[in-house]
Amino acid sequence: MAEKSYKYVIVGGGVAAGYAAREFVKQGLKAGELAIFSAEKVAPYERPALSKGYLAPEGAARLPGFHVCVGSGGDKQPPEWYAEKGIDLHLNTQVSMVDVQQKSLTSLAGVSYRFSILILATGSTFTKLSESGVPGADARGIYYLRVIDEADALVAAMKAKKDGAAVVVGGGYIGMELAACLCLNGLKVTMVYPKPFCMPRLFTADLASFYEGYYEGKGITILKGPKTTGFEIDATGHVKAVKLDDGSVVPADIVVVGVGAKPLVGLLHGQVVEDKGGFKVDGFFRTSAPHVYVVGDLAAFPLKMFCDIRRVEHVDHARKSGIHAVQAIKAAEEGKTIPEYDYLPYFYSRAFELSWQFYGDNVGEGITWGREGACAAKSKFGTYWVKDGKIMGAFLEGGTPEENKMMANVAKAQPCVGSNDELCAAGLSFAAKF
Ligand code: FAD
Ligand code: NAD
Ligand code: ISD
Repeated sequence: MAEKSYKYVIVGGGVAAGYAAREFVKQGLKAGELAIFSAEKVAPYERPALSKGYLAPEGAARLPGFHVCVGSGGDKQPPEWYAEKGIDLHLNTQVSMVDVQQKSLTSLAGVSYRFSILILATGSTFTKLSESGVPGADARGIYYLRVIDEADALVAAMKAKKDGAAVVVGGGYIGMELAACLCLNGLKVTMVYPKPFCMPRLFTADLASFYEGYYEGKGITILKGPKTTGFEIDATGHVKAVKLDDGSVVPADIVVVGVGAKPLVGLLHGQVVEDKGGFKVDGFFRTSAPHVYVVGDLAAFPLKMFCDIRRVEHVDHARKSGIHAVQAIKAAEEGKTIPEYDYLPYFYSRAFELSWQFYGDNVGEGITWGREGACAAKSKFGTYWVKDGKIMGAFLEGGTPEENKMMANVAKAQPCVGSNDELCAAGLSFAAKF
C-alpha cells in the first residue's frame, strides 16, 4: 500500500502541538493537509492542570474540560474538533523514526507516512532516579508525572493510601506542586531535596524561605540537604521507605519523584543541529533543515531581549512557539515573512492558596520587597532581579491580573533603578510606572 502523505505533520500531541493546530486552522487549512501523531491516548490538553486541578481532592479537573486552548482563554479542542477541521489526529501512535532527508516517519507499529513540512513537538520526559543507579528506584509505589496516565495512577494511589505517608523527592516545580496536592489529599508529606532551598533554578534563598515556611505551616516536613540513596521495598515489591545519605530512613506509602526533565531529542538526533540539550532553531523555529521546525520544550531559540540562545520548559512558550512556527510556515508559503520571535519569558505556579508569576530573567541581585510580615493570610510580596543597574526579572506572589501585568511590563522595559533600598521601599509601585 502506498504511504500516506501529508503537507504538514506535527509529531507530539501536547501543548505546542495543540496551539499549532489551532493556528493552522486560523491561517487556512484544507482537509487532509495536517496530521498530528501523539503517543498519548487523548487529544492535546493543558499539561499544567495535571499537577494542580487534576489532583484536587474534590471537584477535580477532568477531560474534556482542559483540552487546549482553554488555558489561555481560548476554545476547547476535543477530538471532534480535529475531525471537523479535517486534521488526522493519530492518538496512541508513538513515532519511532523520522528521516529528515526522505521526509518520512514511521510509527512504532511499523506504518510509514510522508510529509513536506515537519514540526517536532515531543517535549520532555522526566529524569528517573534509576538512571543514576539509585537502588530500588523502580519499585511499585514510586511515581513520576508527565502525562495523563501517570496522573491517573497517582489519583488511584492517593485514594488507596489515604491518610498514609508520602515522600516527595525533589524541590523544584513538580516537588512543590505535588507536595501541596498530596497534602490536600490528606497524606502526611515529607519533602526531601539535596539543595539548601527549594526551587533553586528560580528562587533566591529569601523567596524560598517564605514557601518553605508556608509548607511547614501546612504540616509538611522538609528535609534539605540529604541525597536519596535508595528505597526499602516490602515483600510484594512495593516501596516502604526512602533511604537518605545522612543515614535516615523515611517511611513512605507513596513516593513522588520530580528531579528534572529531559528533552525528547531522539527522533531528530544527528539529523539537525543541536544546542542546549534541544535543537537549534532560528527566530521562526526552523532548524538547520529548512522543512523541519521544532517548538516547545525542545527548541533552543534566540531569546532576542537577552541576546542569548535558550530553551524554555514552560507552557506559555510552548503555546507561543507553536503559534509562531505556523505563522512563519504560512507566511513563507506566500513569499512573506513575519517578525522574529521576541519572547518575554513567563513562568508561573500555583499551590494551596498561593500563586506566583515571574517574567524576564533571574540574573543579578534579587531584591525582595514586602516579605516582612508576609504570611499565609497576607502573602503579597515580590522580587526584582537587578543587573548592571537595570531590572532583569520581576516576581510577584499573590498579584491581581493588573499587578501581574505590571510585572510583565517592568521586566520587558528593563528600566534603570536608583538604589536597591529605594527599589525595595517602592515595591509594587515601582512597576506601576511601566
Ligand atoms: P508536551 O506538552 O510535553 O507534549 C509532548 C507530547 O509529545 C506528549 O503528548 C508526548 O506523549 C508526545 N510524544 C513524545 N514523544 C513522542 C513520539 N515519539 N511520538 C509521538 N508522540 C510523542 N509550565 C508552566 O509554565 N506552568 C505550569 O504550571 C506548568 N505545569 C506543569 C505541570 C506538569 C505536570 C508538567 C509535566 C509540566 C508543567 N509545565 C508547566 C511545563 C509545560 O507543561 C511544558 O513546558 C509544556 O507542556 C511543553 O510543551 P510541548 O508541547 O513542548 O511538550
Ligand atoms: P526542576 O528542575 O524544576 O526541579 C528538580 C528538583 O530536583 C530540584 O529541586 C533539584 O535540586 C532536585 N534534584 C535533582 N536531582 C535530584 C536527586 N538526585 N535527588 C533529589 N532531588 C534532586 O524539575 P521538575 O520539578 O522535575 O519539573 C520537570 C519539568 O516539568 C520541568 O521542565 C519543569 O519546568 C516542568 N514543570 C513546570 C511547572 C511550572 O512551570 N509551574 C510545573 C510542573 C512541572
Ligand atoms: O493550571 C492550569 C493551567 O495553567 C492551565 O492552562 O490548568 C490549566 C487549565 O486552566 C485547566 O482548565
